Amino acid sequence: MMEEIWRVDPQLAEAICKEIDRQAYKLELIASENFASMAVLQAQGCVMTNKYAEGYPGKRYYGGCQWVDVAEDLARERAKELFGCHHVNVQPHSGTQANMAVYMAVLKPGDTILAMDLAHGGHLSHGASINFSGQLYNVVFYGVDREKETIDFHQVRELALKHRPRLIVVGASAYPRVIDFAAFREIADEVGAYIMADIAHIAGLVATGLHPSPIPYCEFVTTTTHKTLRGPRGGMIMCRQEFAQVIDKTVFPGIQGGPLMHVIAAKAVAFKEALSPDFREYQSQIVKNAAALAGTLQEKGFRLVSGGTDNHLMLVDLRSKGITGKEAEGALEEAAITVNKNMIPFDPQKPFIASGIRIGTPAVTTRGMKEPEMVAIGEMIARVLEHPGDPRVRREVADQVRELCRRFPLYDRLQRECQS
Ligand code: DSN
Repeated sequence: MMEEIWRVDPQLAEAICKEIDRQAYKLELIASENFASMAVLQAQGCVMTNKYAEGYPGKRYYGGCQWVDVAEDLARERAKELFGCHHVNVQPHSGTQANMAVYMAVLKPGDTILAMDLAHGGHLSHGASINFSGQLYNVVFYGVDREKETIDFHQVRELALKHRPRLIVVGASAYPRVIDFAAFREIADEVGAYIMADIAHIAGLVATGLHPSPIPYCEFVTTTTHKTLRGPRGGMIMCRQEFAQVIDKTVFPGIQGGPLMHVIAAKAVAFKEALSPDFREYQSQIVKNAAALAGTLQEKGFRLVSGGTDNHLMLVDLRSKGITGKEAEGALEEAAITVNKNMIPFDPQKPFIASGIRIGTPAVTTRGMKEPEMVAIGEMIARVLEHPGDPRVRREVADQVRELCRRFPLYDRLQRECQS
């Protein structure tokens, strides 16, 4: 895959090879990242990138679409089978564009949305004031309960009754617990609201039955395809049949032009992989790994938001250790462990400093790591964070990480191509 890049653009080839090396020899614990399979990477790098295909299979605005139609039909049919949904649109370029399409399909500017606060685990595209969603719509936020740190359904209901939202947005990018879609449905029905569930983080768990599905409870379900789902970067919308036409029209020509057919091809491959029995095993290991890592950190005296995790991620509150999220992210980076600083609910710090870090297990699980490795990783994280000012500790841990990574190879073939 790499020879031509080396020939045409050695500067870029070097950056790609260094990135392969970084992914292979550092511990990737960012909860929203994963390592796509070689089949997904190859499909994403294929000649379908050359094809314009505005429209949908069988009804395009350009000639020559017969083979990209096959790719899009495969992606759509497999997604429907995977999630058990009525209609799917696989064209959104990203999760944010999937969300944008749903908003534009059912809302007018100024309409009210009720969504989870970004500072409590929500997402930028769920109405943050610095995002289009917060600028076009009147957004009211719910959050988590101060004690239990789980979604405060009493507050959700009160706010829904008071503000009568047209759309309730459910879903999060930093929430470690199961989301009760049925409880949201009851509230939405009381006030006549639609629900959009954004399952970007938990899509792989939902597809394999390890997290309850929102499909029976929500008019719209959006997701990205590259997190737990392990496909190419991209987005997707699932909806009830009655909204199929308006969703398709809003994605194209409403907010997008030509679909990225190479990415849609790679989505088809990823969905095929996700339909295999191995994928369920894999998702179940992600959850077991998160529990093992969370348990180790708790044994080492770290407080986890909500007291633990039910899914692929955990939020570590660092306040009792006297270190901020920003400092922790930096210290771990030097020890070859990649995480992101993250606000914890009711965080006294600003977002760029934050009092916590978010840790997720999808990527390390893809490499084949299991519970014993999670215990080792938890111990390494604890050691670095307990000695944040000690460069010797960071160097020793970085050596341990390299050794661990060697035992769980990643993209071997790509590494060899970089060396030759
Ligand atoms: N940036 C993603 C995450 O880290 O959760 C969400 O878009």
